[in-house]
Amino acid sequence: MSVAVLSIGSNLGDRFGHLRAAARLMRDWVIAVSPVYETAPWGPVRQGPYLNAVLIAADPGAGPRDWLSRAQAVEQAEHRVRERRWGPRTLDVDLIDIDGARHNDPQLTLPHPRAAQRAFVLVPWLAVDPRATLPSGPVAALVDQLPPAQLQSVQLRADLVLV
Ligand code: A4P
Ligand code: MG
Repeated sequence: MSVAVLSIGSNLGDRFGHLRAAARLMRDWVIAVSPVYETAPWGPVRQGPYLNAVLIAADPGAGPRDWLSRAQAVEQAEHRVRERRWGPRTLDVDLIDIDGARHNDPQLTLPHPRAAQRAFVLVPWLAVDPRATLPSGPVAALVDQLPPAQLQSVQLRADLVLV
C-alpha cells in the first residue's frame, strides 16, 4: 500500500474553495482529512495569511512520481501560477511523506525537507494522524519542540470543514 501525506495551502482568492477542490480532485484516494487552520505566512515574502490542511491518501498501485503528478495536476486545476518561490498562491500541494521513503531528487525530495520545522504542516498532520512520524522523530514531539510563536501562528478554523 502506498500512503501519501499531502500538505495543501492557499492564500489567494477563494482560499477554502481551493482546499475543497483539492480534496474533491483527490477523492478517489483520500482516506483522512485534517481540520483546516488559519496560518501566518511563513518565509521571506510579504503576503496574506494561508489556510492549510493535510490530506492522507492511499493507492496500492501508486509510486512517488504518480503522487507528484497528481499533486501538480490539482495545483493546475486551481490555476496555480508560479510567480516566485514561497510567494502567494491559489493552491500549493506538497508531498510531505510517502511510506517513509527517502528521495533526494530536486523534482521530488522526500520527506519534504522543510516539513519538520513547519507548524502549518505538523499541526494538521498530527491532528489527522496522532502516530505520524518523520525521520527526525514523532510529529507529536516535533510539535512540542516548536517555538510558541510558531504554534500560535496556526489557529484552528472549526467553522471550515473539508469532507
Ligand atoms: N519538489 C521537490 N520535492 C517536492 C515535494 N516533496 N513536494 C519540487 C512537492 N514538490 C516537490 O515547487 C518547486 C518544485 O519542488 C517542483 O517543481 C517540485 O517538483 P513549487 O510548488 O513550484 O514551488 P513552491 O511551492 O514555491 O516551493 P516550495 O518549496 O514547495 O514552497 P514551500 O516551501 O511549500 O513554500 N506559509 C504558510 N503559512 N502556509 C503555506 O502553505 N507555503 C509556502 C510555500 C510559503 N509560506 C507558507 C506556505
Ligand atoms: Mg510547493
